[in-house]
Amino acid sequence: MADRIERVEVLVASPTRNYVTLRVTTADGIVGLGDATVNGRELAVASYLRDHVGPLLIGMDPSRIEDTWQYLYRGVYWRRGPVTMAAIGAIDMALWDILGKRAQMPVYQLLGGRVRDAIPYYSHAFGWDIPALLDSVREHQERGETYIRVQSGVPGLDKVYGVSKDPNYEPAGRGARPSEEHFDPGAYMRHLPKVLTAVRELVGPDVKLLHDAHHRLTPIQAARLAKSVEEFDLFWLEDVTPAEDQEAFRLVRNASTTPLAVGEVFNTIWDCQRLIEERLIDYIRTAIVHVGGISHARKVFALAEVHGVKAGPHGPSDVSPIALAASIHMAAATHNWGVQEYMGYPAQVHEAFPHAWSAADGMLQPGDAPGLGVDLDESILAASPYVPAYLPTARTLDGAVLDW
Ligand code: EZ4
Ligand code: CO
Repeated sequence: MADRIERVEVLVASPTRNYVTLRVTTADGIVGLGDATVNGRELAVASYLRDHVGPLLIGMDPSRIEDTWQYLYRGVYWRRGPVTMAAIGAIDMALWDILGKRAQMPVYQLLGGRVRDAIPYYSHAFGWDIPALLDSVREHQERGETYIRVQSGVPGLDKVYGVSKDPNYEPAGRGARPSEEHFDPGAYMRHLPKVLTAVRELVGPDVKLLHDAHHRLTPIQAARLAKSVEEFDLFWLEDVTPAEDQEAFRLVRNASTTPLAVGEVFNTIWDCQRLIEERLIDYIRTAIVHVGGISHARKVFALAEVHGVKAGPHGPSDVSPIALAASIHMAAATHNWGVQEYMGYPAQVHEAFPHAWSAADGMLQPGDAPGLGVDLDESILAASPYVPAYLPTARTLDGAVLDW
């Protein structure tokens, strides 16, 4: 007889930062885990799962992964959006985890097996000024990393995306309200080529450099920036303008050959359909958790494959080690993979979510544990209750809200 879902639990905890974790237990005693974290909107996803979706899953056959996805997406009428899609994503991940544990196989095997020996990752170098950034880049090189994201302070601005006073950069700040920061796109655009000149001079031609503009520019500013940094041969320029306006990317595309990456805030294939089909980007950044799990991410990456676009999923500290595992398993089995973002985690996060995946010498490995290969240390989670925390908001110098 087919197994049945018997228990669905949602654990919200803050081992250094907030995570929402879904635990699905079957009648046969198999436990599947999923990540449902949406940075700054954690409790909304927790309620979506606890109050609305969890009870529907009881009694279902956990091996009907695609049918469950369709039931939760089409069946409920209300669709898309980060809260809905992270909730579906967590369930989808947990069901793949259960399938792997039942089959005694790692998820990457269920997805078709390895297409590469190791998965390159990029991590974040940053500094308030150019010398500090160069020191940070050297540290990443000493760890054997060959893909490095570089972010720097901008003269005249006291807060800038991607740069922190703390060695562990964490964009969400604890507190009841988001902090505010001011940004000057002109100063940033004038400064970035100087930063990249110094970094390229330090690392030489082989190191892959990435940079995240974090949605701060208008389409024409984005086009100008992409053109002005062309000579530095970036591996990718990320989120150069907000991509709800997919057509805006044509302007950027026509202006330069700088490779473009976008999509960490997207939730479905329909958010990036034009970008991919019309080849307006080079890398699609949808995180497995925020795009409805492994089942839907596969479709995004398959559409990308036929249009010469590669996957380069989001992997900040707010994507938990469970969703990162899902990304690593997909990377092992997906041909059109560019690079995985891996920001790393504080020690407490590794301890709260013991995992079979590993990171060393700039490469990730999924490990050979069945399923996704991630566990929970409930005592650590229980000792770290939820704390309100929000991403900052940004304004231009005249005080108008700017995309953060
Ligand atoms: O702002 O993870 O590429 N990485 C990023 C991140 C995101 C946060 C949002 O939750 O852009 O720093
Ligand atoms: Co980003």
